[in-house]
Amino acid sequence: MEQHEITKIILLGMSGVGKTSTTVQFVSGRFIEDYDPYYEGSYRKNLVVDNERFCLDILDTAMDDDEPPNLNNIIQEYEGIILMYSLTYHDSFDKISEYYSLVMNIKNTSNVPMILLGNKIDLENDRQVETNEGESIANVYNIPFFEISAKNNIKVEESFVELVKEILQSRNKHHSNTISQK
Ligand SMILES: Nc1nc2c(ncn2[C@@H]2O[C@H](COP(=O)(O)OP(=O)(O)O)[C@@H](O)[C@H]2O)c(=O)[nH]1
Ligand SMILES: [Mg+2]
Repeated sequence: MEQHEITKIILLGMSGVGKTSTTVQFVSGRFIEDYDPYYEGSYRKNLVVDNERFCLDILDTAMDDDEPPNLNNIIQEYEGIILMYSLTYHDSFDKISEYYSLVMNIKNTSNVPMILLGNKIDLENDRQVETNEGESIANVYNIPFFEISAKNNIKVEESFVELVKEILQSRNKHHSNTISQK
C-alpha cells in the first residue's frame, strides 16, 4: 500500500479563537472545554483526498497575542496555513490581516495554500463578525472561507479537506511552472 505523505499544516489566530478545540475535534472527534491557552502541540491525522493519502502533521500554535514570537522559521516549514478567528470576538477578526501579512512576507510566493475559518458558529447570539465580513476578506485574499464550530463539529473536517485541496492545487501549479520554465 502506498505511503501516507506527510503534509504540514499550521493554525494561526489569536488565543481563545478555538485552534486547539478545532484540532482536537478534527483529530479525535471530541470537544473538551478549556485547554491551557499556552499549550502548543502537534497532532497527526490520516486523511484521503482525491484518492491520495495524506498524513496531516498539524501544529496548533499558542502565543502571546501582544508579542508574537519570531515565526519565520516555523511558518517556512509548513505548507498549509489555517487562519482562524472567533465570530464572537471582532478583535480576533481584525488580527487576521496581521497573520496574513506575516505569512505572505515569510513565504516567497503568492501561491500559499491557505484557508480562513470563523469559529464558534454555535454561538450565533454572541456573533460580532458578520458572515459577509469573513467572505469579503477571503475574497480579497482569494482563499476558501468557512464558518465552523469546533464544539458541534460543524465543517471541521470539510475545512481540512479544503486546505488539502488547496495544497494539491498549489503543488500542481508549482509543477507546471517548473516545467514551462524549462
Ligand atoms: N461555544 C464554542 N466554544 C468554543 C468553540 N471552540 C472553542 N471554544 C471555547 O473557546 C475557548 C478557547 O478555545 P481553545 O481551543 O483553547 O482556543 P485557542 O486558544 O485558539 O487554542 C475554550 O473555552 C473552548 O472551549 C466552539 O466552536 N464553540
Ligand atoms: Mg490553544
